[in-house]
Amino acid sequence: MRAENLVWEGSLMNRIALALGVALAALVVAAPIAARPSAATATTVTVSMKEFKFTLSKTSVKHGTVTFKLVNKGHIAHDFAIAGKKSPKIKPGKTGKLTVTLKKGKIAYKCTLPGHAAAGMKGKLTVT
Ligand SMILES: [Cu+2]
Repeated sequence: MRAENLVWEGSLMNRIALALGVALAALVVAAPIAARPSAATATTVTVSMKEFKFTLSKTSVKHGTVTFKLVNKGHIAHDFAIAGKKSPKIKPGKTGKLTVTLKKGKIAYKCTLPGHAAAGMKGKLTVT
């Protein structure tokens, strides 16, 4: 084998090694992106309403988007207010929905109908 051939073969091997290296590097870079979980999962809390008490299906939720599914099991209308947002009035036997974005903390909620919060329709939700 002539020296020229050795040089040429050597450079070809280098190029293959380089190409493999680039491909591997691309995989290493791409892997964490693929492994990253998709957007935060939405949380749903069922809120049972009656005179004069709220019962929440969860007392603690993760921060982010939280949907409150409102179920009025009482005999008069109620609403649900949290983090500056308020649901429409929910009539007895009816359901409603309120979606809010919550930050970490102890977040107060209440019914805004006159006298209802004072009578017991209020509480705090732990947001982690
Ligand atoms: Cu109420």
